[in-house]
Amino acid sequence: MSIANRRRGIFAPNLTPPSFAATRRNPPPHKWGGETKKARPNRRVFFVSPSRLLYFDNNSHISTLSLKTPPKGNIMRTFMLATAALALTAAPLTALADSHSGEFKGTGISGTVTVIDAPKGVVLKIEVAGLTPGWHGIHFHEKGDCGDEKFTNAGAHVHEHGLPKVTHGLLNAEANDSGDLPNIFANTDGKATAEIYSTLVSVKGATGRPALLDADGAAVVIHANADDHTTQPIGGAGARVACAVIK
Ligand SMILES: [Cu+2]
Repeated sequence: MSIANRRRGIFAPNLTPPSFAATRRNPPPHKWGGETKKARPNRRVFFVSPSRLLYFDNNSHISTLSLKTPPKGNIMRTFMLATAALALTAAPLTALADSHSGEFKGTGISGTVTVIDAPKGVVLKIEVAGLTPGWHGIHFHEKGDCGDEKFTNAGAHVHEHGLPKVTHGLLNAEANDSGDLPNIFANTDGKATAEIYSTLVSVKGATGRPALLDADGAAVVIHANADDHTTQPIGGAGARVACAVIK
């Protein structure tokens, strides 16, 4: 529209017919009252198919945009395949982690322990029933053998081979007992559920930490009393009441 016509109130648009050949990179020119404007490439989409997209551009032209690689099959099939791929990618991490479980043995005792390898240590998941209520010491013991009544076959605590002296107790400055762990607490019903993280051992020897699954394996032992994390050799934790071989 010319400026002169606009002043006279004359509205005489001269729209070009809708173009079906327009592309995103080459939008149609818009002619209006002798003036030519380049249509802006943005648009209002009003229909989408798997291979073609139709839209009104800013000047009310109908334009099309072809997708270079249209998905095969129908939209629902494509959507379901994409959803399935996403579900596979989002699988729980614990399903991929190196984990090892064992069943607790002991008089009136039941339950499991699971040891999961972590980049800088191990995570323990403990579910046990049949303990006396209160705090109990729990340690990694050096042999995977819970075959005798008092669980002495499980040996001493896991520690680095060749140590001249093993000092027990997480609260001791010179502590080097890799089997040390925080205590667990049994409720009045005798059940204890805990998750514990230790950076002192590994499952198979990663980064030089003592391996639980070495030639003679390892066991998780629960004691009758709490570990005070200070006194030798086991922090006053007393008798071994539960034992699980890590497999
Ligand atoms: Cu112990």
